[in-house]
This record gives sequence, structure tokens and C-alpha cells, in this order.
Amino acid sequence: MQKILIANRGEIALRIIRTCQEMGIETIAIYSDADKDMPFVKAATKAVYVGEPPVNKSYLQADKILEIAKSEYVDAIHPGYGFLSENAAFAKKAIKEGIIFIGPKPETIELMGDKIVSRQTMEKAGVPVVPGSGYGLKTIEEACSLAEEIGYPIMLKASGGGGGIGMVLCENEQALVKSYDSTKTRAMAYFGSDEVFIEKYIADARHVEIQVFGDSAGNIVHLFERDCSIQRRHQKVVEESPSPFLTETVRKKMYETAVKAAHAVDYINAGTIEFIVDEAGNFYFLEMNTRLQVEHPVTEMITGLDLVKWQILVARGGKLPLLQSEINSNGSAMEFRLYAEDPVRFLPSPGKITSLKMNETKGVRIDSGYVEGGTVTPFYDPMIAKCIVFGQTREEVLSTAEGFFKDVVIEGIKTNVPLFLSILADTDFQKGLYTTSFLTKNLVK
Ligand code: MV4
Repeated sequence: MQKILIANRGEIALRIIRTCQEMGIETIAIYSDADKDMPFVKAATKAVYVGEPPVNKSYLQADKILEIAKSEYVDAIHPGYGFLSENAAFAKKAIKEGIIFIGPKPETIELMGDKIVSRQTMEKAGVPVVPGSGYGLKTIEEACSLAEEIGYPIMLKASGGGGGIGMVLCENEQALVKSYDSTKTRAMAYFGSDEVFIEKYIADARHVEIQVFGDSAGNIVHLFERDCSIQRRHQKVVEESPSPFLTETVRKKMYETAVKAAHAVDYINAGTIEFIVDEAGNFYFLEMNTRLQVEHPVTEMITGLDLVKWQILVARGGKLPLLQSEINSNGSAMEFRLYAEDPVRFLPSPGKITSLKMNETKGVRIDSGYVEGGTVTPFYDPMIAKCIVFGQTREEVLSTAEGFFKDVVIEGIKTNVPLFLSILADTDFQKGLYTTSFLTKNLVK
């Protein structure tokens, strides 16, 4: 593998370029008009114009991107996260052109994209799933009688959804009747399928995911967990590993279950098994993300591994570099997603970053997509950087993070740094006592 096209932008494009440089691999970046001055464009071996700023005219232009890949004679495409990273048709087309797609098999992407089929597959493999219908509902009567059986509150979920999109919480039958048709209509419009199913709603839970990795020889390992319970409107804000909540018994069971889940689909490359964990420590499969995730640096900091390097090694047909017994978790790591946003109203705050001062001191890693003087445009996700803090203990991480964010100076745009400081000052958070309702209950009025 001598040349890789990066079908992405911002911090993740830079992150992939860094590993490629270390491995002596050339990189082709693609960029829209809005991104022509971005650091990732300058960092790549070569950058090729892809289109106008809107995503449908640039980073989602599958055929255009494949044309560029062919004309640049790349060996592989790294899709990053978002955009085309979980688009099975794109992966298929790349492979048909003789280009390696750095990710799992297209069939796996497809299977996991269907939340009913993925649920059924996991259930068959002996992976616990949330009590629910597990098949597409035919009528509102069927939905109501099932919900009655399971017990309210329930969640009505679209089969084509995921990541919190296309799901509605229903506290009672009245709410279910009210949401049923509109959820189906919306599912049809967004995902091209109006199939919906029901699950019991697991309240006050933790959202814990397990990083897994597979190679084409059938080896699969886990790389421990990430607790992603600190979210707002399904937007993750802080992720950490180890999870401060899991007991050693539950933790071990989750690792084993995640590896079993990955084996059930002969998983290749980097993937994440998302679980919801209730107060008693029961955990249930929610979905599998078939890509490198935004929060992968948390895992890199506790394992000392380079997950992008592993992705490339495996995509080349190589074996996983380490056995499970050779992979260790050390210390504690926390990632803060720094957004150009109004911290009070949680709305994007695009604009020119006139000042960007962050000290990458001991215990801090910054994966940034921007430099001072850069502009956050309204066309893409407003995340400007990920601040990953690590140390020997969680206490050390909390103290390093507080010191770090107190010194951050960003001008020209609003950011969510004030939110990080209030999270860090919260005594429940300090004790590791938080669930998916933490932000709305404790901090956001
Ligand atoms: C759930 C759930 C509780 N019960 N499903 C959100 C993201 C997507 N992967 C699935 N998600 C959830 N599914 C059942 N049956 C809780 C979540 C969830 C969540 C829900 C409301 C508010 C914040 C949340 C954060 C993480 C997960």
C-alpha cells in the first residue's frame, strides 16, 4: 500500500495523514471550496478539489471521489467517520475498482446498518439484546399489544436509524399511538424504509461501548471499553476509559460478549459494539458501529496503540499485530469534544477563529482540525478539536483537564469549554456517578 485517499476532512483527515506519514504512505486529500485553506489540505502529499461546500456536492459524492481515487492510482481509501464511512454501496464500488476500502466488508456494514437484522443476528449469537419486538411491526395494534407485554416506557426505533436518529421514547400507549405514524413517515423519508420496531426503554443507564478489531484470518480482539454516557441530544461530549461504573465482573463479561458479537459476523478491521448498561449491571447490545470512531484516541491513550496503523495493516491483509494477552490497559483517559458552539443554547457558532491557544502539556493530546486564523463554516460538523487527557489515575486526569481548560483561549467563535469546566466541577461527575441523563439533570437547564 503506497497511496491512500482520505475521503474526509478536518481533524480525522489530519489524524490519518499522521499515521500514513509514519508508515511511509502517500496521502491524497480531497477538499471542498470551503476547506481549501484547512490544515489537512496542506498536510497531505497531494490535495484534489472535490466540489462545492455542501456535503452532497463534496464529501458525499461517492462516484466523484472514486473517480479521483482511480485517476490518482491510490491503493486504498480511508473513509474516516461520518460521510461515506458506513456506506456499503461506496465500499462495494471501491472494491470493484480494485481499491481497498479501509474498513469491514460491505456486507457487514449493510447488516449492521439494519437495526432489526443486527439485533436478530446478535440474539442468535447469544448476545443479550433489550427485550423487544425484534422484527418489523405491521400495525399499530401489534405495536400496542407488544408494548403492553414488554411494559412501558418503550422506545420505538426505525430499522434504518442509529446513533439516536429515528427513535422515540413512549411513556404510555397514548404516546405510542401518537408517535407511530409520524415515526414511520420520518423513517421512510430519512432511511428509505418505514420499518420500525419496539424495545423496552432502559432508563438511567450507561452507554458503554467496546472497541473490537478483527483481521482477515479470523482473529478478533477487544481493546477495552469507553464510557460515552455524557451526551446531549445524542451528541457525545465526554468519553472515558476505563468506565468508572463497571465492576470487574461486568467488565470482563462485556469484553467476552463483544468479541463473541464480532465473531458472529466474521468482523474485519476496527469496530465498536455499543451496549446500554442498567443500574444493576445488566447490559444489552444496541448497535455496532462499523468504522473508526471519533473517540478512538481514548483507547489509543490507555493501550498505547495506533488504531489507524492497525486499520491499515489489517486492510493490507496482515494479521493483528498483537494477541489479546499482549494488549494491556494502562491508566485513565478522557476525551472532550471541543465544538464551535454556543454553550448555553447548544447551537453551532461558525466564524473565524481569531485566537486559538491550547497548551499540549504533559498528559494532554490535541487532535485538532484547525489553526489560528482558520474559519469554521456552517457546512460541516462544528467540532474543531478533540482534547484527550490521560494519566495514571482518573483523579490525575480530572486535575490535568481542569488546569488545561482553564488556560485555553479561543476567540472569534463561541465554544463549549465552559461546559467542560462545569462538568469537571460537578461532584457527581468527579465521583464517576453519571448516566445518560447527567447533562440534562445536572448542568443544562
Ligand atoms: C436505547 C436506550 C434505552 N433503551 N434503547 C441512543 C443512541 C443509539 N445508539 C441508541 N440509544 C439509546 N437506545 C433502549 N431500548 C438509550 C439510548 C441512549 C440514550 C437515550 C436517551 C438519551 C441519551 C442517550 C444516550 C445514550 C444512549
